[in-house]
Amino acid sequence: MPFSSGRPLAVEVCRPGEATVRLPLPAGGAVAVGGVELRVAVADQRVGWSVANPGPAPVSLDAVRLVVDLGTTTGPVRFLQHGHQSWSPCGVGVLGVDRDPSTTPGSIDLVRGIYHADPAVAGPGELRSELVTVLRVGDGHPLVVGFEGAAGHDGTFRLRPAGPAGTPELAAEAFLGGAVVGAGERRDLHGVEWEEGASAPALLDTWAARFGEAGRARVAAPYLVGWCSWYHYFTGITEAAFRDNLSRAVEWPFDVFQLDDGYQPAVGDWLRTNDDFPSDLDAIASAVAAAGRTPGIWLAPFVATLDAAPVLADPAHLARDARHDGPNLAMVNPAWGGSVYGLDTTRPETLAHLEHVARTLADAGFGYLKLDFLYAPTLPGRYADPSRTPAQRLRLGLEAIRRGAGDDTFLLGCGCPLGPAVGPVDGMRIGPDVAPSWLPAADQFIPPGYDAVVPSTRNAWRSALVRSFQHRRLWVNDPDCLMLRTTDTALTRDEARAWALAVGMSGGMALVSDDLALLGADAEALLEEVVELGRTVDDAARLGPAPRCDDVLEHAWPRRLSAAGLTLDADPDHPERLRLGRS
Ligand code: 9PG
Repeated sequence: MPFSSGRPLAVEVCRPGEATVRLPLPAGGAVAVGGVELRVAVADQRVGWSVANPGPAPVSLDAVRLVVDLGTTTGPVRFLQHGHQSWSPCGVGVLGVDRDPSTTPGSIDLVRGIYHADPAVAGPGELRSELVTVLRVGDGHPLVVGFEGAAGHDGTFRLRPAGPAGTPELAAEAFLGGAVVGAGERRDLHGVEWEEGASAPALLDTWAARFGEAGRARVAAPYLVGWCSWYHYFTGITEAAFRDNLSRAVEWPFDVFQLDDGYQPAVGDWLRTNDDFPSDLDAIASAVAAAGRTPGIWLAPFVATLDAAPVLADPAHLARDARHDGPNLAMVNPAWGGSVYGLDTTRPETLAHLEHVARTLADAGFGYLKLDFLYAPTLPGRYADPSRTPAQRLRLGLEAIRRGAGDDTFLLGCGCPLGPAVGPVDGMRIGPDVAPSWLPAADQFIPPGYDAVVPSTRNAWRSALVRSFQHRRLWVNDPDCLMLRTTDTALTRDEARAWALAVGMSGGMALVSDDLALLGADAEALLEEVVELGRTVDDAARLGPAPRCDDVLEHAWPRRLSAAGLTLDADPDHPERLRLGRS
């Protein structure tokens, strides 16, 4: 295996608007390239590196890379494509067969920016994985390659069909997103480590355990059962419906009772309610607390509409678009009536605002904050402090929220770039949205190339299996809500049950998201089964191995999840054939 020799072959430097510069890496490990200086130190199973600007003027850097030649390969090169943020696609790809979604004709700039660290289109035939990957050549042993941190910058692996030598190569990229490195400044980059072994999921578990420890991951939250208003009510939630469910919740084993999107007068205006909520947020939190549950609330702290109160009060909260100096577009969402824009998390006043929002919600009694659309400050744009990388912009925002929310509030990341969030968050959505249908709804808009990200329970299934190794290593996994109802849904009972058991076998959070008035004894029994399974797997993950997706490198749509001496076997094309048994 090329990595056993441990020598990167070349380095590459990408600067905005310029062609990538590539040079061989000299034996001493220091090289002046593209106006910067790279130092590379190869040790046993890891590379440490740093980048410096030796010149008299600041330089803007998009990315620096270490490139390894894989040599002549026999048999297919299989590569885990681990997605950038909660909703990004995840699954094995085969070099020369599969394609990066960004290369699909008509792929949209904003969509690429939302789902990848680097919004640019991937190279021809190139496959990408963010943060970590597993590679297997032919029937050789799997090799995990992963970054050691992500707070300072994102890390992307690029597997290319043929480098200058005509053989495949793997690049490890520190993505700096145009950050300005000052004259004379040196920045340490996150190291890259690798390990070969017999089992891909075991290698991923070991990598995640090390990454989580180094990044002080918050992994101690209790097993969590809850209710969330989104997947039945969507933005149509009203206070009456919320309270009706709360009154029915007496019968249910919920720790958390969470209000989702739809209570706010405008996206960005998180401390007030709209006309469908006659009470204020203090009263809502008090009602939930009086029912003996932890009050939870959703917010998308880093986005806002132009008419949101905090933006009207201080328009400089919004990052600017570098091309036309308007506000920086972060999402076009019909449910919100259109466009929302990203906040500038490099600006002290904006961080103070975020801290204030989190503190106010925590003081109102919300012990659980679902923080959504967190990718926004990682989008390209003009920010007050141009020295920050996209990962640092996200991190600054998350840390402000943690300061405001305090140590005891459970923070759930969603739509969140994964690496930089290790440390500030307690829980993480690790897949795309479920839906009351197994496949995407027929009228669903699918951005060209990105069918794997749109709401569908089958899409959520894939990421729940592929990312199962992150549970209790990087955070507590949130595979997304159960879909228990059998009316008002396009899911068959088999599909709902297959998804429910996958959630249980993941050991992750078990959230119900139905109108409780629609649920009967069957649904209660299924939840009970999920929770019992979930607690068993979660306990096992705390003490021993994380849940394992045994066929993570075999199938684009994995079928097997093993944990705590149990195995769930289900072909996502035939959820009715599901089997759960002792492994
Ligand atoms: C609330 C929802 C729920 C859900 C989240 C997130 O691309 N989009 O327009 C888009 C809309 C909604 C969405 C993801 C993407 O879902 O995952 O649980 O909280 O927001 O709006």
